[in-house]
Amino acid sequence: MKQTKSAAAFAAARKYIPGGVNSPVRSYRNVDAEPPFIAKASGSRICDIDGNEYIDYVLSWGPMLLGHAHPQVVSALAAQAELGTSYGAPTLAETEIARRLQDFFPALEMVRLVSSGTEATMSALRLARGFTGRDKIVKFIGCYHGHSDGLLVKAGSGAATFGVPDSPGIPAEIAADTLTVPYNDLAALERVFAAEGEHIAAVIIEGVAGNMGLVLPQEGYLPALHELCRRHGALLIVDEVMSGFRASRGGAQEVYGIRPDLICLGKVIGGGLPVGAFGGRREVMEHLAPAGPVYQAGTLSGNPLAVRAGLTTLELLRDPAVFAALAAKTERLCRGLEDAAREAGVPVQVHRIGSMFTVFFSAEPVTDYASAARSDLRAFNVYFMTMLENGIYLAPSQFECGFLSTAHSDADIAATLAAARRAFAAATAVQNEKH
Ligand code: HOZ
Repeated sequence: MKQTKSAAAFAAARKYIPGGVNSPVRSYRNVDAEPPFIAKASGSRICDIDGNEYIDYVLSWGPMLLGHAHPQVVSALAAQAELGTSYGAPTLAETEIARRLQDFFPALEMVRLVSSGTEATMSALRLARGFTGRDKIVKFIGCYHGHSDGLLVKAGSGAATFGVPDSPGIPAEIAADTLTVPYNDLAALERVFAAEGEHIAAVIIEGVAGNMGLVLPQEGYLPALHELCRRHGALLIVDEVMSGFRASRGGAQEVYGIRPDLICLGKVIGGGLPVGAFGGRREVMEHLAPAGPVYQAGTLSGNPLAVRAGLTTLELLRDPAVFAALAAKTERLCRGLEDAAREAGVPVQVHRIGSMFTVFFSAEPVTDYASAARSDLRAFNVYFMTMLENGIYLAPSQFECGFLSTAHSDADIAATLAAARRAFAAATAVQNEKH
């Protein structure tokens, strides 16, 4: 391993922090490498402590839709810090952000703020169980909804990346209440409802699956799934923590024409600070304490700094043209990646929606976790490392998405495609070695 400041920092971190990181996906363990330690970021660029600068397509795993350190977000944070950073008491800004969120997501008749996406999904499930009086939930293989016990079952993201989709430490009786079905397979869901329908409180699904790499729902799948839920008295919870503001201005629910019973949000709504939210139908939300009996709470929920960053971000995202421009930029990048892969002779499936994308190293269509998992991970690793060496910062896993921001320029895209031509050539070389 090269003696860099990052390598030394990682060695020091490992003495005090398990695996040296505070979230497993940051460790680079699965790509047989060590992570750059980050010193600063601005716009589309992120810089490590060795002075290397990268074009960033991780964007803190999605939140930084306006790019890093957006001047308006930074000054809003500075102004709020002067007024205090946490009160644990109601503020005007909380009602304001709840109202604003409804402009983007009309299904959010009421909303509760929390501090992470994990909290949002875990709380939405408790609410669904409290509302319906039922215990079982359905989730989809390869979808990831944070790391709460009942949801870390056949999970994507880091759980898939490191090969532990069912984590030790989760009581068997809790896991047993989570029924799992393949994504995009309506018949499998119909079978589960036929067998267990009267016990199912909710079906939870990512608006577009982003944690097995980006996999899109097939035409008509989400509306049909919602109809099945209705028929059996179960709630549909759409987790838009990742896809909210990313799949489109109004998330996947806008693209696919559904109005879920409950929605989970996070990432972009905090403008880079820790925020999550869940909300939806008024009659369901009014079951939440103190209006109703289902308990949920948080000392830092609705934190004024985080809400201020979120509100400023939402203000800058009001104009639908922002989303059209982002989607056009993502399309240009993805078409360039397809061309580069074709020229290099490496079979890939490039998926995109809005400002999200994934390059699957696979010759076959990717429609669910099983097909995503058949990707050539060795080719992915070579591609990933070559991109990094050429200044392009991607998620170090086949089972994650890339993201663009409003700060990414045409020059950034051109530089990315130049790097991709080298990276695909390196991936082809490794694929040819095999045969
Ligand atoms: N795919 C994950 C969240 N959607 C990455 C973030 C993490 O686990 O740290």
